[in-house]
This record gives sequence, C-alpha cells and structure tokens, in this order.
Amino acid sequence: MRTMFDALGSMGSASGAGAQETHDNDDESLRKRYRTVFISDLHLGTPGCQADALLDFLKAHPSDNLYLVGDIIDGWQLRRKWYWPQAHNDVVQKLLKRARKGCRVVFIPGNHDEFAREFIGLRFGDIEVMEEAVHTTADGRQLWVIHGDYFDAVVQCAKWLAIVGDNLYEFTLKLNRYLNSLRARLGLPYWSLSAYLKQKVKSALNYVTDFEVAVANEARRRGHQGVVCGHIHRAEMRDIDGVLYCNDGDWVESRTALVEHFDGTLELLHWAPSHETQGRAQMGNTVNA
Ligand SMILES: [Mn+2]
Repeated sequence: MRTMFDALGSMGSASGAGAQETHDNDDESLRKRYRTVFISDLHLGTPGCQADALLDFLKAHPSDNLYLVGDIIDGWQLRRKWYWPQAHNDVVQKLLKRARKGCRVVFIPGNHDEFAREFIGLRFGDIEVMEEAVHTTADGRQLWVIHGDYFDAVVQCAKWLAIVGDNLYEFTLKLNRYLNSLRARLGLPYWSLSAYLKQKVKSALNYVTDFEVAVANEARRRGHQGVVCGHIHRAEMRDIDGVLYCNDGDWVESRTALVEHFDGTLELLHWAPSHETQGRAQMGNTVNA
C-alpha cells in the first residue's frame, strides 16, 4: 500500500543510498556532524510540538544515522482534531530528505503513532520502519532502541503487585503485634517485623514507579549494554546496575536529543533556539565509558 510518504520519498530516491550523506549546499557543510542522532516524542500534529526548534536542530545536527524513537506523528490527536501547519510538513520533508541523501533513518513507532506499526518491515520513502532496533556504537556497545510504551504495562502490573504488597504490609502489622505479644510472653525482646518488611515494600513501591529501572532490566535481560527509549518525556542518561539507560526526551517540552559522536561517546543535548541563547546549550551529561 502506497502512502503519502512513499510518494514524497520516491521523488528523489535515486540519489545515493551510501552510508555517508552528501552535504547539502544550503546547510550542514559547516555543521558538526554526528554518527547518530536519536529523537522521539515529536508529537507532530499537535500544537505542543516545537516544530520550528526541531527544524533548526535537525539542520544543525547532520548525522550518518537517525533514529526516530516513537511518537513522531500524533495519530491520537489528529484523529480528534486535524492540526497540520506548514512547519510540521517541513519536519516530515526534512526527515525524508535526510533519508534520501543517504542518512540511515529508522522509525520505531510509539503508542501515539501506532498506526505506523502496520508498516513494520516496510519503508516510508527511504525511512525504515522497525518495531525495535539494536544500534551498535562506534566503540562496540549494543544499544537496544525502543519507544518504551510497552513498559507501561510492566509498570502497571508491578503497581498492582505493590498494592497487594501494601495490603500484605497491613496484615504484617497485625501479625507483628501478635508475634510480639507471643515473644513477650516467652520473655524475648521486641523485634519489629513491620519495620523490616516496611523497608522491603517501600523499595518495591519505588521500583514500580520506576519506568527507567524496568526498561534497563529488560535491556540487561536481553544482553544489551544499554537502551535508548523515549515515551516518558524525561531526558536522562545514567547507569542502572551496569546498563546504560538513555532517554532522548521530547520535542514538546524539553527539546532534547541523544547524539553519538564518531568515537562512540554518547551525549544528551538540550536544544535552545538561537533567539533564546547562542546556539545549543548542552546538558553536560556525557558518558564515555
Ligand atoms: Mn509514547
């Protein structure tokens, strides 16, 4: 089935599918080039999407690889109310053009653009659509790339378990009273079962609200060194028990992206449009290891 994207993409698909993008004459030649750029949660089709800033960012950050890590086009909102200004069209055109010029562009649909999940294994123009990906960094690390909405269910399920755990805690309070009255009768000192278990339940509750830990755990289970996701609109890069958890943030509030330098160094960027500050401000969150 042909789509608008096929039509747009095929306009110039003959021009080079090499790994190295030929530099544009209009932009990019003087820009700093990255090996990989990861962005997600653009929410094109909603008034919240900061399309102009995103366009500036894309122009300023050419790359060999570009991962679109879900919630690129907000199908949920578009179904409710059609909103598609020129700037949003420009972003789509820019992405298609980038793919046409030899940048490997991978689109991993999220929950807001789940309509694209039926195109998994196919292409929008020169953009590959994949359910998930594994990106190998220049220094040989394997990063699992997913949107992350699947973990809502994991977190929800864990939350439910925590409620059970919480009821269990109430029960242990009763049990504690009973046990200690028994211990007192036997001449044994007081021992707090509830304090002991409270600590356990508390850490369980922290765990369940922790999307990040759930994602990192699954990446570890799959044998990856790291994971790149989006979905929760919270940019982050940190080690979670030996797995590098990276969240590239969003383009609704924070205007953030994850980039890989040519030596494999990963960096979280926070884009500030030039009228706000001079160029790009970095979050100073770089992981070399
Ligand atoms: Mn999402």
